[in-house]
Amino acid sequence: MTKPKLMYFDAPVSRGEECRLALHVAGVEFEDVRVKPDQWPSLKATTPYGSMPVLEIPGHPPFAHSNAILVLIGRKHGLHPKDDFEAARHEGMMAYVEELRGHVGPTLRMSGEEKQKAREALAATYLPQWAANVEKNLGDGPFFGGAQLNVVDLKLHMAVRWFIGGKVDFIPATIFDGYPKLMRVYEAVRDDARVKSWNAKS
Ligand SMILES: N[C@@H](CCC(=O)N[C@@H](CS)C(=O)NCC(=O)O)C(=O)O
Repeated sequence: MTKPKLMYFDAPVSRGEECRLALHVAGVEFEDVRVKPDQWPSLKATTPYGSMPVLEIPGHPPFAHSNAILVLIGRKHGLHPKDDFEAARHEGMMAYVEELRGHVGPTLRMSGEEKQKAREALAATYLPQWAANVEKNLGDGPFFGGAQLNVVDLKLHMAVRWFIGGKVDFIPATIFDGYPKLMRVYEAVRDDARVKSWNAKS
């Protein structure tokens, strides 16, 4: 094994895609292992925590959890603050994106009226509150930490992209329209040349 290997489902979404994006933005050549749904059941037990993404760096055992992966990539490649306190502030926001996923995730396994009710409740209460809290922590931008793109911005971008694509049933694609700083992070990442080049090839 000569280059890092990132393992995730074969879809440009969520925790795996933000790690692929981070590696690409960092300029790291990596083995992009795409796991098909029928391969996952037998692979699951071989991963550190029974979930993906998993990153393996030559000379080290594979490790998991999207935020740990992002922070390592960020530290090694100038995409995470060097200052300990600013780094902790970024990691707090990254944890807050995971909290969002923790709230919405269970609705992915629901159907019918149960799903509709749960999603409408998220759209009415949790999601606006989440976005308002993110907004409160954003400064002059365009990115979370100011002028420079960091891994936290990739994570925020992926979270916003999930909802504004209009494909999350019962959650309006306009859900984050009232949060201009959050939308500015989303757009600044979308417009980054490195992100554009990744999206163009995937
Ligand atoms: N805390 C973990 C959560 C990982 C996670 O739940 N990954 C999902 C995909 S986004 C997964 O592997 N699901 C399949 C399964 O749990 O069997 C992280 O941040 O990476």
